[in-house]
Amino acid sequence: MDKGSQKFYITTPIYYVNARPHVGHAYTTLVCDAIARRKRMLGFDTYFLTGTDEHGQKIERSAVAAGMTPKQFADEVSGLFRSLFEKMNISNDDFIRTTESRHKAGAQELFRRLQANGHIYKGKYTGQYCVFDELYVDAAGPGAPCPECGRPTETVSEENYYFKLSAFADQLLAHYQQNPGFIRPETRRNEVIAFVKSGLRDLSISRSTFKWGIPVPGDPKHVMYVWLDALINYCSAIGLGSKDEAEQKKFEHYWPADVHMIGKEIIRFHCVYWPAFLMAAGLPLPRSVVAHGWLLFEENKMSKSRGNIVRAETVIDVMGNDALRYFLLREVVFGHDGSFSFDALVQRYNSDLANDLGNLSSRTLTMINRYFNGSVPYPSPTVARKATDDVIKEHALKVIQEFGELFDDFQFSRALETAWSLVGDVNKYLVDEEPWIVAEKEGEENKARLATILYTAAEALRIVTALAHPMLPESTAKIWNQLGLGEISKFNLAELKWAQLPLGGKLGKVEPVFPRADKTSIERMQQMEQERAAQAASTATSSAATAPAQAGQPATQAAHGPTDAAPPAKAAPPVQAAAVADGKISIDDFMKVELRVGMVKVAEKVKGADKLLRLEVDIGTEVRQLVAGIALAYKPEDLIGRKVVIVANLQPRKLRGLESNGMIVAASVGEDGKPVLAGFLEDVPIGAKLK
Ligand code: ME8
Repeated sequence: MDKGSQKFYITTPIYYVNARPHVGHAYTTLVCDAIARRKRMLGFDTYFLTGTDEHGQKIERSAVAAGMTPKQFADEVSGLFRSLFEKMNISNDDFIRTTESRHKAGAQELFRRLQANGHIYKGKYTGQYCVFDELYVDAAGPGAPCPECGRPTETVSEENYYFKLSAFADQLLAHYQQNPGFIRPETRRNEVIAFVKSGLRDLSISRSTFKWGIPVPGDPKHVMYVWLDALINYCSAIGLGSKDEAEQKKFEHYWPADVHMIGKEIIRFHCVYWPAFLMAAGLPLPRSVVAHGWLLFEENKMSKSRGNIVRAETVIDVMGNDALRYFLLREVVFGHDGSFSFDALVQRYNSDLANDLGNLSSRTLTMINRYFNGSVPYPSPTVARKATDDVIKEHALKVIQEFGELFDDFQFSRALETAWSLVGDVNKYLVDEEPWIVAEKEGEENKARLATILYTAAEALRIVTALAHPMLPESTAKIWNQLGLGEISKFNLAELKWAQLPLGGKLGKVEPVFPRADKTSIERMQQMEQERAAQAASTATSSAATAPAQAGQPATQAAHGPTDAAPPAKAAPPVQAAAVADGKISIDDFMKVELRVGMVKVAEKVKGADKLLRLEVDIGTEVRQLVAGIALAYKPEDLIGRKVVIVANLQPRKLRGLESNGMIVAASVGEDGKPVLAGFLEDVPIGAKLK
């Protein structure tokens, strides 16, 4: 198959401009960057899109609070995202802003198609709205907290345009069924299926009480619902709604997207609303929506509103781009939540990059310089060969195969692990074969042996370098140059095999690629973050003082300017450090435990475990799988539909091979500790937070 003719279109979410970018945004973007770079190296005609989401009530209010017009505000923060991505050397082909005219054209075009196909009607919505999540919260009563984020919702009563979402449930379920790869990973797919099966309501897709949005075609009193507006970016960026023929062709060529990469909190928008809009508009659906987990910092989701963010710039300035990329791709098991910490970052960098790859590269290339005058040595096919040479070759061939399969299955951590197993083996091979001792011996045979050892090591180094390039673009480009091989991104990865290193080729200038990091690197990063947070806190205080009060908006939100309204990074100490001598914990520590109301959707016995039940519990934002030791006290069928309390932010753990994502709260009664589930006398909405 001619891969050159095959297109590949990948997108990140477009990021809200109410907050400065942090490592969480950098994560999604660099994962997509690595995928896009690999696809290009494999010869795919690749298009990689990122951008900013600039409309809606949340942005309008943040702008007012910062004393700016929404457009000025959006320009400033969108610019911060753009410059971060430049600094990160992100290889995006396009950056879309929803305030651009090309986006307005695409959004209005899609709205018109929905209307023309009879999927839109006008109706009155009276209910709760969460401005923070830009989400209609139908289930909640007046003043109720948002099930997604726990913030107070606002009552809105407006005449709106409605989208007939309810009519698409069967088509959506059929699509999930027929396209098992549409939602990845599998656990997320199950959540979406459960959500759709629980019933879909029609969706309000316009707002008339504020102006910061794209006017509804033919009825400019209304602006389009910000999520409808935002999702369309994936089409408008590549030409939907354009009058220009080349742009229209571009849309025909690249749509549908191959991968929409997102964080797990916006699955519903991408896997339910977006495909339904596309079906209704008569457009093909994206091939896959891939959801990753969250980056946690000090055990919580890194987010501006929690004030526990780390800026990517800090890490890049002190450790370099590739250190950040390697850490996030290697340390986070893709799809799961992962913890970010400066200590772990430095440790990983030193062990895998400075030690393993750095040593392999510098000792191999330095010896080729010293013993072969900087020319790649000729290994003899017959003289002085050993079985160990072939072991390295076979291992390298296996790594080429496995790395590709794992990477293309989004298992980045395992892909790197595989490649680094080769690095480890070659380092060991060098220690065992002792080329520095062989070099001191006289005779042709020893010379041939030395050539074979160094050629084998250099060839394995070349293979790891080529494979790792999409993940570590800067440092691998340097190693590639040192190997005398020119422009690495032009290398055809599809052709990668053993023995491609040109014999006699001249090495480039050999220099260390990964200088060791130490404690001072950690201290510098911590200090930079503290300074940033202190500055942000003072800006936030002053902007809160000058910002006009917003109806129904908590003061903390009014303070959100384009700077991070974040307390100093050190302000939230780890749980253990905060525990006081008499065993009491502070209210802050208690607030770290996220207790939520959930509804049991599925309950079944776990095979071979008398006490365990496997539950699927809807907690408003998602359906969680839990494994609970309550099988002796409750029959599965009695639990379905029951509201329970769960600890929602526990680290996942495995029980009998099943991942348990949270804990169900129960009293432990009597001598045998019989569990009695916590519940409520009044009705409570799913997802409500306990505090
Ligand atoms: O949701 N860990 O924008 P947003 C991992 N505008 N990823 C994180 C993260 C964290 N702690 N924090 C943020 C929006 N992200 C909408 C999207 S798309 C049509 C509209 C990443 O600024 C992750 O990809 O809140 C998440 O989904 C995205 O940023 C949310 O960015």
